[in-house]
Amino acid sequence: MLLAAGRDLELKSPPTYPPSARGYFISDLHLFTRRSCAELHATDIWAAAADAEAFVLGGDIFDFKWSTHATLDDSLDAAIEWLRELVAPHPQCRFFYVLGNHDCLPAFQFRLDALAHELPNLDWHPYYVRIGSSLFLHGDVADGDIDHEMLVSRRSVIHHRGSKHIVSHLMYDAVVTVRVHRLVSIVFQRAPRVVRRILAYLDDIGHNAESGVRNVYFGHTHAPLEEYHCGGLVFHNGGAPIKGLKLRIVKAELS
Ligand SMILES: [Mn+2]
Repeated sequence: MLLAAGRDLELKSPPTYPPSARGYFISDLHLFTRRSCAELHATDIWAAAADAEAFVLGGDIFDFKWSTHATLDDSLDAAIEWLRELVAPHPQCRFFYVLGNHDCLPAFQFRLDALAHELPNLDWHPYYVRIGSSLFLHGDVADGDIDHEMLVSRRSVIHHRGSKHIVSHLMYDAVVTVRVHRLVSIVFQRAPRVVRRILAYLDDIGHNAESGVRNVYFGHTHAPLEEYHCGGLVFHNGGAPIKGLKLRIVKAELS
């Protein structure tokens, strides 16, 4: 996991944008899983990409843990192809891929890095990206009181453990079908606690209100959040396109 741990230092700085620039943020498509309805949003995502000057993909876009592809290589190939089809036809837009906890595996980082070298308008970031006064992150730091060092350590033990057995997929489907998933999102991902944890993380990495951050865009909880004010910052979460839940393509400030 040295790649992600040391990667921050080598990253290209995002460009600066004028206030009129159009940006978008999505996360948690969980593509390749049985529960994802992301394909229903494909047209809207492509339309946003055609309109945007910057587009942040905020992690768990692909779900390698619950992928229905037969092998990890098949999932990786499909992920790279999906990204190439989104990024290549929109050279006016810069894409920033921020890893989540379901797509942070080293094998994907290597493939993403190669794609970012191939496509000049694609950058990737293991933990977060700051563009102007906006901070974009996946949001798995909200799982507990997690500082950056703990996040690096948690992420480093996430490896591909083989595709899930069909029985696991069916059990997950059953859970999703009875909407337990939505209940879990609502009950256990209440905004104040999630936002408080993210605020503490932003203090830890030095991208807080004092540093000039105004808007924070995150995912992971699958619980939509629209302009939630806390600690001098405004928080945004676009939800997830999973059965019983909703995805919103979030407009993002870039300056
Ligand atoms: Mn996640």
